Amino acid sequence: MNQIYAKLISMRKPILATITGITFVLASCSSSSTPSTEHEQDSVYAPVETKKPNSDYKPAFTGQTRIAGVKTKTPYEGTVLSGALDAPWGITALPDGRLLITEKKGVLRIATVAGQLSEPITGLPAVNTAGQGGLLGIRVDPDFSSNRMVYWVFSDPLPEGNLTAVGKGKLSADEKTIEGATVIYRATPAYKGTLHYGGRIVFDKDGNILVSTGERSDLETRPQAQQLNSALGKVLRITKDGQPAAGNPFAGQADKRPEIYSYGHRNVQGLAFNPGTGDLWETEFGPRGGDEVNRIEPGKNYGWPTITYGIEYSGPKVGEGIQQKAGLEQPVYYYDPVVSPSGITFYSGSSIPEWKNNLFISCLSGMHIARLVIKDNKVVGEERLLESEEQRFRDITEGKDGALYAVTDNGKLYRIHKK
Ligand SMILES: [Ca+2]
Repeated sequence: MNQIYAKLISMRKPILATITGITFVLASCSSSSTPSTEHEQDSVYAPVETKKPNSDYKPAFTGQTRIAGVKTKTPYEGTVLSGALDAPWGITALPDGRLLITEKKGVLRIATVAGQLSEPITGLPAVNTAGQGGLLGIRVDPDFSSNRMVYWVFSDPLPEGNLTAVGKGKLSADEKTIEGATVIYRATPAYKGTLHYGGRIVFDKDGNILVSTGERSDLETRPQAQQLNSALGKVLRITKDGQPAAGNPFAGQADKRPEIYSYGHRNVQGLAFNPGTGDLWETEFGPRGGDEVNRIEPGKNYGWPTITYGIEYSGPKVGEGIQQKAGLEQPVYYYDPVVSPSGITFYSGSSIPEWKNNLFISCLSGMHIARLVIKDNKVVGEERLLESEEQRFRDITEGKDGALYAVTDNGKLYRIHKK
């Protein structure tokens, strides 16, 4: 099997063009006609990426980039439910199946699965909307059905600068306002810049909050991704009250933030738990040619800006121009050229069986939704969904109905479902 992948990967572009569309059935395939959820029974195609990479950097292991392509066999389609959103940024499902959606400008709305949008929900604190800032990631309390609590990430405008912050409040019974909105956490230090806020939020099985930040983009703040006395360039783990969660890796250590869960990140805009393994995964924007998919383990250093597969957008190498170093984690997968991974979700439904526990990435510059098939914590297949829609996909989430829901920068809400 690996030989087939390696052969496909090593083929150069003109040859790839001639084999695109030809099905390579793996030797391990069973002859059974029963539909299977196992990736081994997927057909294998040429890698979906055919553009020239930005550098000649070599991956640390086979399959770390440009893995073999796969294609969903179950008929599916993406249906536009609404085109009336204004720069939506975050989407999550309510227990009843409706969707809670943030808009970058600071507006929160509920959408029905038919695409009907509510009026803006009032009561949220002001956000700084300049640059990449605004009202960002959104999740509801695991106990929302009984406590109606909502949690959101936003760029907080403070006198000393902007920062990534987490707010919470109660959705009123009439769904028109957030009651008692408070800011429970601020990822200090503030900085007078408007880029790389991170901004995703998920709950873990213990009811704690994982929140992602960025290193604020500038050379001046970039080193803080490696500094454990700063909340920039991190995945953080906090309680519903914004306190460091119990059991965090740097608790009790001098000059280290007890809320830090992992570090060495550039700009993390994808966070999700793998329902098959319970592991936390993230995606982050890298420099030119260095977008990453990582499996997050507590206390580990994910390398930015010491190691990266990308180069500066202005052209030169980043730092010493190294991609691997002892003690620094390798990405599970990377993208060169970049796809701009802005949101992720795993699929746990059953209506499209071959999607079970696959990772779906909403891509901005890539203008598609990437489907990654994962086995033993490695990416073993990749597919691009909804490429023909030519949308900048900003976020994606799993609905309560076995469908995926995604939002795009120009205001569309998609339902991606079995035909
Ligand atoms: Ca990294």
